[in-house]
Amino acid sequence: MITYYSTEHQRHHGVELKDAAIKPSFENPGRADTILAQVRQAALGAVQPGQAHDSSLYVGAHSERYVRFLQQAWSDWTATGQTHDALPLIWPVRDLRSDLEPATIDGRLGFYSMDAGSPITAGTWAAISASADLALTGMATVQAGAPAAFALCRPPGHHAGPEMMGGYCYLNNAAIAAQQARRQGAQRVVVLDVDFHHGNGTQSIFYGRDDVLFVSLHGDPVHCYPYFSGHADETGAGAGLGFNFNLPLSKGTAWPAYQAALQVAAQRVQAYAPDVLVVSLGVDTFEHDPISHFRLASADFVRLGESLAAWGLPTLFVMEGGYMVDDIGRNVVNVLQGFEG
Ligand code: SP5
Ligand code: ZN
Repeated sequence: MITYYSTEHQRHHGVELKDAAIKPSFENPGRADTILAQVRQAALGAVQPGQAHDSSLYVGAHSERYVRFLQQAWSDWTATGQTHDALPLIWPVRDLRSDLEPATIDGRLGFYSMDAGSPITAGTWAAISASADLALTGMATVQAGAPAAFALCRPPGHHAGPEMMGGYCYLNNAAIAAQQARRQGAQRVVVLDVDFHHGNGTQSIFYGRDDVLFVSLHGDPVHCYPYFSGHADETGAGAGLGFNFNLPLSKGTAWPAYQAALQVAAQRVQAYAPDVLVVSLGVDTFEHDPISHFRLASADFVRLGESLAAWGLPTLFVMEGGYMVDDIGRNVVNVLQGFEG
C-alpha cells in the first residue's frame, strides 16, 4: 500500500495545558516520524509526497471563512505584538453570543475553537494544509483504482468541524477526502472512525447529509473526551437522519467487545453499500496510550485491519490520534498489514 507523507508536519509543534502548566503537546512531530520509520521498516510500500491542492478544496467540509481564519491566524496574532503560540481563552458557550464573528484575533480564536488543545503556531498553516493535501492525494489514488492508500496525516483532523478547531485538529483531513470523493463521482461514502475519541468534527460536518455515512467506535462521552458529543442517540438530522451511527464503548474496552461493535458497524456499512471507505485511523485505543482508556493490544490491530479488509471496499486510511509514541508505528503498520493480508 502506498503511504503519503510530507515533512511539512514538523513545522507544527504546539503546546497544551497540562497539570496547570503549558507543556509540549502529546500531539508532537515524533508521532509521524515513528510511524514513517515503521512503514519503511515493514516495507509496506512506496512512500510519496502529497500533491499541493488549492485550499478551496477544503471548503465543503469547512466554511470558507473558517479556512481563511486558519490561513491568517498566525499573522493576525503576531500583528498584535505577540510572539508565543496563540491559544484561545474564551468560548461562546450557552448563554453567550455565538452568532457574531469577532473582529479581533483574541475573540476569533475562541469563536473558531472548542478547546485550548489546538495552538496556532508559525508553522501551523503549512503543516495542516500539507496534511489535508495528503488525504486528498490518497483519495485520488483510491479513486483511480488502488485498493487502498495511507495518508500519514499530522496534525490529525477528526475533532475539527465546519468552523471549529480543537483536540489537536484544525482541518478535518478525513472529511475533506470524503467530500472530494463525492465531487469526483462517488455516490455514497462511509467515514469509519476508530480513534479512541469521538470524531465530533466529522459527525458535525456530515450530520445533515445522507451521502456520507459517519460511523464511530469510541470511548463513551459520559466519561471520555470530547464529553459533549458521541452519544448513541446522535443519529443525524433532516436528510441525514439515520446516517450517523455512534457506538460508544465503556472505559476498559478490550478486543472482544471492540470486535463485536465492529461487526455491528459492518452491518450498517454493508446495508449502505458505499463506493468508498475512509478510515479515521487513531491508534489511541492501544492499552498503553497515555490519554485514552481502551485496552487493545498490538496484535489486535492486525485483526482490526483484517476485519476492515473483509468489508471489500476501496479504502483510504487517514491518520488520526495515538500518543504512545514508541508503539504507534507498529500499531499503525499492524492495521495496514492486516488489511493487506
Ligand atoms: C486526535 C485526538 O486523538 N485528539 C485527542 C484530544 C484529546 N485532548 C484531551 C486530552 C486530555 C488529556 N488528559 C491527560 C491526562 C494525562 N494524565
Ligand atoms: Zn484520539
